[in-house]
Amino acid sequence: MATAHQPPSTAPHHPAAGAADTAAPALESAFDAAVAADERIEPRDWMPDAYRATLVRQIAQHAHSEIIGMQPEANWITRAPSLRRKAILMAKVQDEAGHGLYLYSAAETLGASRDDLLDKLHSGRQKYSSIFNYPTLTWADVGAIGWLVDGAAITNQVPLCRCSYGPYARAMVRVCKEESFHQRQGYELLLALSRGTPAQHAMAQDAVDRWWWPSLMMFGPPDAESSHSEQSMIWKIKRHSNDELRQRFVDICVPQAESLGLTLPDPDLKWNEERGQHDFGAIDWSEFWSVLKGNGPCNEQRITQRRRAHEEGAWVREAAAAHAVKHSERKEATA
Ligand code: BYC
Repeated sequence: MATAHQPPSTAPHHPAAGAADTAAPALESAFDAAVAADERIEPRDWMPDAYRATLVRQIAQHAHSEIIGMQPEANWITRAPSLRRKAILMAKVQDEAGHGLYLYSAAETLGASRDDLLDKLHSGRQKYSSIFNYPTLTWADVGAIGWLVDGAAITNQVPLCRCSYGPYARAMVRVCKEESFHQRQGYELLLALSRGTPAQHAMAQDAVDRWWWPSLMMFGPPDAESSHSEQSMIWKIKRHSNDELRQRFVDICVPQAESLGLTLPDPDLKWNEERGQHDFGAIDWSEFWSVLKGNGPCNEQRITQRRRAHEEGAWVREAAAAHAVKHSERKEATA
């Protein structure tokens, strides 16, 4: 909610980096108090430069993940095994585009420019989620992505509905509702395969074997190596640490895998009575960091395809801009 921590009317509403930290300590105290009281920070409120920069970084990465994440699944739209499956998959992929749009809009409320963010994605200066650098080799991968990748996304994003920054938190409410439909469609798809022919069952198991570990990596590095978590939790951008959410996800998935009749590819996975949680095996963090450096199986393909889509969409952006000019001229003429 916009309250006492709003800037005086002479202050810039979207101060460029560097401008805001000269603000009087009173503004900083009002910001800290608002965060402590679980109030929402809104676009026109004063906020520290570093808070703004952290949000732009995270929201931009999130937006980029949504639009890059369309690629692995779109790969199967033309080969979906039935009209029903095709319609579901098309709806899901379109939802991801919508999520990208909400998130780019949320980043714009912080003063970021969409063109600049896309430029940073295309030139490798901003990241997208590691998970989308893995290939979708079979139809069962569509199910594994829905169950595991969207499942991990919900686990991570439900707490973001309580993020201290209003526009991001509100965008997450709708995103989470849609992600939960995505997760259910993946689960239902895998269940059908698991209960199908031996070949279909084997295809489902193979997909889960390949997507399990990369899904655990989605939550980010272990807490001890997470450079942003501590400050983001103080600011209530993040509400839980990477390891906490990863553990929550593992505990949710184990009974679901049993119901699916599929196994999770981790011999060390077992219930720990004392902790009331599952123990699980060591994650290969060297793979995670290597994917982040651009060496995953599909990094190059994903970014090449994204750049091409952007170039091919230039005429649409030009047409939309020309239409907007025409529209505003007409409005002025009739005013
Ligand atoms: N992949 O300090 P840390 C979806 C980076 S889309 C790549 O813990 P933070 C879907 C991190 O950026 C799901 N990079 O960072 C779409 C940082 O590097 P920089 C996307 C990662 O931000 C289509 C460094 O590692 N979800 O669900 O505190 C179809 C240190 O990490 C990753 C979101 O974006 C990663 N997995 O915490 C289907 C959720 N993890 O920036 C599904 C919003 C870490 O210093 N984001 N890094 O160069 C978040 O919640 C947080 O940003 C993270 C990381 C938990 C991901």
